Amino acid sequence: MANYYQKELETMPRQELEEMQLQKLKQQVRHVYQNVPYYRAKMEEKGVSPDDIQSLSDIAKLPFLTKNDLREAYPYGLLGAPLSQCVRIQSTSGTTGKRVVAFYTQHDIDLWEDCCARALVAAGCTSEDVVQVCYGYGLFTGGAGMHGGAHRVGALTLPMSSGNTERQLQFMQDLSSTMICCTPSYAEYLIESMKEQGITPQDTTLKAGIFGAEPWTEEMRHEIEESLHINAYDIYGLTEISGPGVAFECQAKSGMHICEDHFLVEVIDPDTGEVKPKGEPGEIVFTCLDKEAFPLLRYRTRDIAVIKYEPCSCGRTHVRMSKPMGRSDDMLIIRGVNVFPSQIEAVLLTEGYCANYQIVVDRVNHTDTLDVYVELPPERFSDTIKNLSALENALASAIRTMLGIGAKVHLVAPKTIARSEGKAVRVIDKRKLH
Ligand code: DLL
Repeated sequence: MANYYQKELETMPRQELEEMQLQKLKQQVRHVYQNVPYYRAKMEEKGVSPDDIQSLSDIAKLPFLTKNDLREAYPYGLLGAPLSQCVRIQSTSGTTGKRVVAFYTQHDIDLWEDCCARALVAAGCTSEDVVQVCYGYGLFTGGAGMHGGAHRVGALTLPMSSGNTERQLQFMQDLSSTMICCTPSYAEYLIESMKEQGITPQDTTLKAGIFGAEPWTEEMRHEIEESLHINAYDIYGLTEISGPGVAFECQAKSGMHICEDHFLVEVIDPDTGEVKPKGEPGEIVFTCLDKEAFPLLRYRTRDIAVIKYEPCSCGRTHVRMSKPMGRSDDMLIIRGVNVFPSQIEAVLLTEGYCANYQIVVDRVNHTDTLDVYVELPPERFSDTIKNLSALENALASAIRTMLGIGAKVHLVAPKTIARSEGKAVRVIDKRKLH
């Protein structure tokens, strides 16, 4: 039996939904044009005005926004509401220089939490449930979003935040958690810790988990479901658009329904920017239809996915997106932190290394590892081991300062890192996630 949080909106007939989207789009474009000079300038440059938006496909006339625009307009340049009406910010984790600060009015928080509540209810949550939220709280949207969603459903909410595994497992048992929200890699870590402590699925009352914020595979889903005796659901979102709940899986577990009454989705060719024919994979682009404070139009997510238009057995009419199959930029997500190889390169350059380097990401015991292999400049090659190890530590600490996460640095002899014949292979991601 399908469960809905906002049945009328979630199962709205397509034609009605599209009429509503068009009406909201027209209003939103006008709102942004009038209130966001940064975007208005981009529209003027493209020669488009709010009157040019007469159908949903007219959206293709509007300019795109990218992470670069967010950086350029940082921090207030894309604000669509006076600061006095904003009640919250959230931000992406640990990516100095690339940090996104998103603003919310109370209306924006409400619609975001509604989306999270939809995801929870789709996974079987009711007011009888005990929801253990172990996404990070604070600037990261994971904790705040799922917490707000669980409140809306009326569930007992355990605001655990991430980490402190012993306490997580103790509360899970003592307070009879029935649902858990965390990253899939943290779920795997919890499973491992349970095994070590001799805690079996029968010792818990968990029935479902909602996992997202990073890529994970069907194999991981099976492993988590088998090990915890639960149903595991995927959830997708990004800070720029609101946070978790932009799309979520229903009990069919076959793609994530996009909350299309709030977010209009397009799929484009990442190289040309052209809209792709229906059903083809491409870069996902979102337009916020009714957000006030951070009303991004045509925001390029860099996530590559496919949209399914077929009706779903759950009765929801909103289209479904596949798990992201990769990114059209080189961003890595390591232990939940967005990392660009260029940031590591920048550290190496400032510290006087430039010859050649390689970044190796792996997943060991369910935790991401980051190893940076750096060739020593020939003049330093004869240094003592003590000196070399001090250099490694200094580099590792500079990388930690830049990224907010630890890395293991290995200094290697000049010319030992394989040269590539084509583009340099700067990153080796050994995690089998796509
Ligand atoms: O990760 C929001 C979130 C929190 C989603 C909790 C789900 C659960 P950001 O830190 O801004 O926001 O990172 C957004 O993470 O563009 C994707 O590349 C990736 N991502 C998010 N969810 C998934 C998922 C949050 N289910 C970036 N599968 C996005 C794969 C995901 N990648």
